[in-house]
Amino acid sequence: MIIRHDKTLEELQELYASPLLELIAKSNIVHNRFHDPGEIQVCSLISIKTGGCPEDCKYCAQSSRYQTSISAQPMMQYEEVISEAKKAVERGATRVCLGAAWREVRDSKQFDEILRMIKGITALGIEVCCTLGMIKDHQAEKLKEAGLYAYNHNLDTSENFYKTIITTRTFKDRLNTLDIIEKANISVCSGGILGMGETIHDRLELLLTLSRRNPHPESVPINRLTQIPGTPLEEQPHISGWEMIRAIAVARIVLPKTMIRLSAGRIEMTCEEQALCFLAGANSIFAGEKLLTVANTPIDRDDRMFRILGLRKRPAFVKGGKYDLVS
Ligand code: SAM
Ligand code: DTB
Ligand code: SF4
Repeated sequence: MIIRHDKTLEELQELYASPLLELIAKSNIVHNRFHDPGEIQVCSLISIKTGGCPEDCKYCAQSSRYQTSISAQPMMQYEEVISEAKKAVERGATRVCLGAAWREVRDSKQFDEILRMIKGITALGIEVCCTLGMIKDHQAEKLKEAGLYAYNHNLDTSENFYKTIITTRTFKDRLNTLDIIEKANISVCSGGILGMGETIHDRLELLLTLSRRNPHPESVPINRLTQIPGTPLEEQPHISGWEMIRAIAVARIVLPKTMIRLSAGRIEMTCEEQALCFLAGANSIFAGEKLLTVANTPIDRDDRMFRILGLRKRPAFVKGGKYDLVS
């Protein structure tokens, strides 16, 4: 099975349109070939700088442009962040992602403090990821030196639909930041949100863009929109679990080695729906009481799901799935 970077929209459309069980069967073959189907990586989010963001992302609780329940908070203290990370490790997380409601990183005491947090959490023996907005080359190098494993920067949707969701930066800015991360040899985490009013075509365009990157992103989070009161997307109707499953299956087929993360919106999914997502190729979740600002699936419910499905938690630093021989 060869890893391709030249898929076409037509190929993705054909996959997406196939009968659901055929699609899952196909993606499950790819999944079993490249990953251990019984293993799920547990990640945990820590919102180290919450709220007050100058950007206008229409889905986000943390944009200062909208009246949401989230107000600007000071940055979390080092000790508190380390203690949260330790708690996550105890619960089986092997990746911790530090999030900041910033448009971009600035060279500052706060950035230096984040570098220290990265060193402190890496010393716990787990993967550290950051999501801090746009960065420059020298900042990416500093993050790498501090031991950063991955950087999350989502493309969110298709280039065309992006303009209707965010006006304060462009899709090209996003791609540019992904190039900067890659150049610094930091693993790329980039995915999107489903259910913002985009068409299937937009979803497939997003997956196509990700699949045409060479190398493929190491990690692709698939979020279902959490409707945040006060944001322009507060009334956006929920998309069904079936749509999540289909998108995950297509993502698995076009991104065979990538970690596909079933991210925001899991709290509203049944154990059965999540099981189909795992069968279709998702192999990671965010666990813990909260995502960045919204409630996440309760920990005891996740423990029960792991027991029912017989899932194991994936160790840290397993690269490229079980067959790393294919380019
Ligand atoms: N400020 C940084 C940035 O925009 O890259 C990092 C934090 S931002 C909150 C991280 C990602 O969370 C976004 O790119 C988006 O994909 C996801 N996200 C934010 N709000 C969401 C929501 N209401 N529902 C689903 N996903 C959401
Ligand atoms: C990602 O794609 N999803 C996570 C993580 N990367 C940073 C964040 C989800 C945020 C959900 C909304 C909130 O908590 O405010
Ligand atoms: Fe700011 Fe990130 Fe939220 Fe956009 S998604 S408003 S950049 S925190």
